Amino acid sequence: MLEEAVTRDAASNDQSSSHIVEMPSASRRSILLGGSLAAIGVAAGLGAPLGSRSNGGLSSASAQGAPAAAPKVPQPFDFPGKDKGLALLGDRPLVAETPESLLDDDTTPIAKFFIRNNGQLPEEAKDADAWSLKIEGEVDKPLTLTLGELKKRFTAHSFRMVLECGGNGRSFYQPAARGNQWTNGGAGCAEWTGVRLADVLKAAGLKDSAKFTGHFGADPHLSGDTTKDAISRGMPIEKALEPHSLIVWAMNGEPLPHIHGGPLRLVVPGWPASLSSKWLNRILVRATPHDGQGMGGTSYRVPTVPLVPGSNADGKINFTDLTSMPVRAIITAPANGTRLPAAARDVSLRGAAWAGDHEVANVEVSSDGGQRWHAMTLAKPKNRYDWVRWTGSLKLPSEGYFELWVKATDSRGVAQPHVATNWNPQGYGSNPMHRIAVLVG
Ligand SMILES: Nc1nc2c(c(=O)[nH]1)N[C@H]1C(S)=C(S)[C@@H](COP(=O)(O)O)O[C@H]1N2
Ligand SMILES: [Mo]
Repeated sequence: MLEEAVTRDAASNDQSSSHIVEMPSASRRSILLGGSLAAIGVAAGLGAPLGSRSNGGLSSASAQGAPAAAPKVPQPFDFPGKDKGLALLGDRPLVAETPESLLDDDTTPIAKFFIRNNGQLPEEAKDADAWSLKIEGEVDKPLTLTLGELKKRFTAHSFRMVLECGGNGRSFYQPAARGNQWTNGGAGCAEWTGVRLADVLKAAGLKDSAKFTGHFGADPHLSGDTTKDAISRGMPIEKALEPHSLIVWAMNGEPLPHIHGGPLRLVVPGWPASLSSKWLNRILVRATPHDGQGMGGTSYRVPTVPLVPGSNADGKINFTDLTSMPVRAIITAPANGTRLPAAARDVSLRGAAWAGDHEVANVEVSSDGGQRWHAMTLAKPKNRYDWVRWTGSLKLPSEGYFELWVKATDSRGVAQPHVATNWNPQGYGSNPMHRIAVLVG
């Protein structure tokens, strides 16, 4: 029943993204740069870098025979306070990603931060400090706290941390997995201010039976059915008690914007952002795993035994909740489709890398499809779960067309694959190397 509901939601997402015919996933994938200088010329000429929406289509290897279609210019994204360069993936619910080249700031500005809603937007709170949050379930003293009380009673902390949708990278799966077709832009890194979830749970007094959380937000279900939640996910209590799991009211020093869950949300770094409940109004502490909307079945879950890509597990293969997000690096400058002067040989590169619960050990780039790799310089992250900004340069041997690849390796020695691996029906955990095309001359 629950699984059906989740499946229906995913299907309706697909429909809504097909309203936005500007960039249906098929044509996004088929914007071939491999061998097509016309495409890159168009990109440079139009000033609309293909990079934002065509990451998977840069080489024949990933395009897998898709016919070359004329590149379309994405519609400017139109939402108050948001950068027009975001790419709309769905309008009902509203979902938009950030092209890699817009993730070039050390701290992602609110204007450029991706948006992912599963339901409708709730009504905007008139008095933020009066917003109330309940802590219930396996606790000694259930609590109801207003945001004003949270600020007064608990110590505030600020950390710069990556928030990343569990489906980030989904569009790189072949065959296509169900859901929003994210490239690499279902992620951003903001400075979040709030109190430790652990401090609030401890104030409520965790019983010995407190093993899991369930999170609830105020947003209505897409259908308007008031008996259903738009999304309601939960996690093991150990993750909730980590010092970086926060109940947050400010983003980049500003009151948390409504579109990002204001006045109050969770930020649970390293794990799928679906745990980071927006418009947070209730946390249920549980003895057993949470069973809310978006739990169970194939939602936010990956197979424990690899599936034949495109096949249906038929309930025969077990799925397990996606926990830590995989390692990923992006090139944020230059943008895909950049044309460089004929004399240019040294290309300066910039980007970001992150690795879920793990650390980024190194970032390398290649201009020859991965035959030779060159190490980039990593900046020191501000705190755990911050992304790593990286810089460096690459020497190109001549004029011409080059694809620049980036690969990050995490602290366990696990690197990004060349293609999206571990295919699963809803497309979680896809992290193939990012690459851009540049034309010298
Ligand atoms: N209440 C509520 N919280 C939510 C969601 C939602 O639809 N409703 N979406 C989740 C998902 S799937 C993601 S990826 C992040 C997106 O956060 P953002 O829109 O601030 O970028 O919020 C999470 N929290
Ligand atoms: Mo998400």
